[in-house]
Amino acid sequence: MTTETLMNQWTTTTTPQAIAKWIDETDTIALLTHAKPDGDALGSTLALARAINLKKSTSGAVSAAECWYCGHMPAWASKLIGNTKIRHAESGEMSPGVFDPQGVLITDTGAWSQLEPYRAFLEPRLDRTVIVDHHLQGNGEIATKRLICTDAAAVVQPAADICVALLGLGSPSELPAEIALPLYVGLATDTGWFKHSNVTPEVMRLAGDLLEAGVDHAALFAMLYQRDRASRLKLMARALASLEVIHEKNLAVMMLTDQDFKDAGAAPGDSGGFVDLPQSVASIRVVAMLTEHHDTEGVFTKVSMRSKPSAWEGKDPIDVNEVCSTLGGGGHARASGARVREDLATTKAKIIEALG
Ligand SMILES: [Mn+2]
Repeated sequence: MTTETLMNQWTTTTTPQAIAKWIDETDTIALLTHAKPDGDALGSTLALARAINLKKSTSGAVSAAECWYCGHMPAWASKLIGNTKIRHAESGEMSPGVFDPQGVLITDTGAWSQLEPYRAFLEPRLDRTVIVDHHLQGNGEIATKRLICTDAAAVVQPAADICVALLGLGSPSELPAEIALPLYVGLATDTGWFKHSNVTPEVMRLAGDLLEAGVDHAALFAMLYQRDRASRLKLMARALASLEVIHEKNLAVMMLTDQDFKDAGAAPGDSGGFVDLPQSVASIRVVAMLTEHHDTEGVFTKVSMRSKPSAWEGKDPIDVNEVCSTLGGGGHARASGARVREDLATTKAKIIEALG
């Protein structure tokens, strides 16, 4: 294997300290993340942008970092973003416009499939791109500087290390509250509000540090989880009505058609989190949530899968990253997804077969 091939593998090649040094040496940075950013994607980019701008403001620079987002944003995103400089494109390609950054920092993904809107912008700039991620798969050729923490529950964990190193602090508990808050959002959302099996002592220690830094846990919970519209609840009713329990009651499948979204008056992102609901059933080990979508090439299905650790029944947990890989997707062993160029029924059949 050549050195270049090795460099392109999905491995860590740098450290939080080295990335902090790179930030110091780079005047302007665009922070990119996957399309349709979630709490971890928004939290990691906003925290880093704020830390970078804070650090650079001490040396006179005004706005050195900005975040770029593409696609549907969570309802609470604008609250979290506040005054931080962002650009947002509903869909399609993102171009640098007047701001051509010296460096690009990508968090919470490192896969071309998730960075498609930025491809034309990124391809000539790969030599100045850095990736910080926690997913099991990615395209190493996007950046030679990579911090890949697959043990981290959320990418805000390595992002917190970078913020601490950049600002020369002793611990995340010393971070300014406006940086601690988005980090906490990433940590709380990627762990299902500290419920999932990815919660580790490190997660809770960081959560404790961020609370010490001034995060208001209860206010944040209300902001994230208690501001749904009734249409989401109506959509949830349809998802639950579609529930099928198969494979000796081990697999739960739910499906939402285009029409379901229309009838409920719901928006495309409104099905977020539904995949977690059937996990409350004792016998369920795997959940698949399927949603129907259309684009210029026709119909496709988005699959979201969760695997429940059920070792107490003497059965090993199922690796849904493996299942989604067979569908052209991937993610984590306990939480994964795919985009399949098939209709709902065909996709469902493929999942049932893959789990057979
Ligand atoms: Mn994440």
